[in-house]
Amino acid sequence: MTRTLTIGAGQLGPIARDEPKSDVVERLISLLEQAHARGCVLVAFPELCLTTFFPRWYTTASEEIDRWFEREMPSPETKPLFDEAARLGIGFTLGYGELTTDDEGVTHRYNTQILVDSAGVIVGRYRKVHVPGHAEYDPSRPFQHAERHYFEPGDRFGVWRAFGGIVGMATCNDRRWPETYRVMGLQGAELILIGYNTPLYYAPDPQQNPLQSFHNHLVMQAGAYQNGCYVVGVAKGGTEEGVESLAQSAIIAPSGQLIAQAITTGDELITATIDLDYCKFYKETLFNYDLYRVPAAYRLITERRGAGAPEEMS
Ligand code: ING
Repeated sequence: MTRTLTIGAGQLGPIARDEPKSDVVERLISLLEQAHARGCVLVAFPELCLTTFFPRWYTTASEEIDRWFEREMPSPETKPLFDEAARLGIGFTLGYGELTTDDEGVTHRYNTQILVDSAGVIVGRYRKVHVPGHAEYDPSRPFQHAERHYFEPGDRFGVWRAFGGIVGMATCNDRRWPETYRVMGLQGAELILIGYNTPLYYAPDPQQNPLQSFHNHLVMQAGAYQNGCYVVGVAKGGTEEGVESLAQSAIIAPSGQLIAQAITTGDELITATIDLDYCKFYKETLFNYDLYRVPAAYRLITERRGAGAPEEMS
């Protein structure tokens, strides 16, 4: 028995600061239509894919900030995307800034990604857990990466039964942390969809700049292999408002092999026909969690946030 499906990664090139969300939605719809022509049932779009990557600037002006966020989803600008996706029978993930008010009337802002099924219904929502960068203005940087100013962190990694399998989501910096994949793997994840915006210049340690592409594929290939699942990484790349950002979108098999990868830094659809049953070749052998894992030995992973003193070795 095989559970094959054709999936796509809809990579975006730069989005200008003043580019209307409706124009970006037209770009997303164009990628959806290409995906339909190639038989896709699911397309992953990047992190914060309705606007330019606004955390590169620091502002406290709430009306300036709110323009980057969506209070409802689908929003008026994104409804055409939902409608066209449903008409074509294609599901998708979409990264955007979520602005929401809780029961006490407190406003919260998250770096959010949703999973939409082939009927245009939102079946899953994920709020980025690992929020990188900084919370205060940092004058030492050539550009800001103030995600910790704009977003609160999410507190869980979910998976959803969709597209004939178990689908998980993560966002950008999450892909660098092994816990991300393992928590979803422990829920049976067979396909993990990850949008990202990654500047090539890393201010805290520019030595890493030439390694950005290597690190990007390294962590996603490792996450896929060590958890026997497919991983899709989809970029908003190219030079956006003067900041060079990594593209290199990729579709990765449970073996860790690259199945497809983008070759441009612009809007580009990459696709692959995958078999979700292939996951078992890793989940039921090398990475048979239930047989080989020793949770008691991993206690420190949940007890400690930062590194601490060595435990007394008995
Ligand atoms: N971006 C980055 C990421 O983890 C970053 C943070 C920037 C890492 C530059 C390395 C270099 O890919 C987001 N949006 O998490």
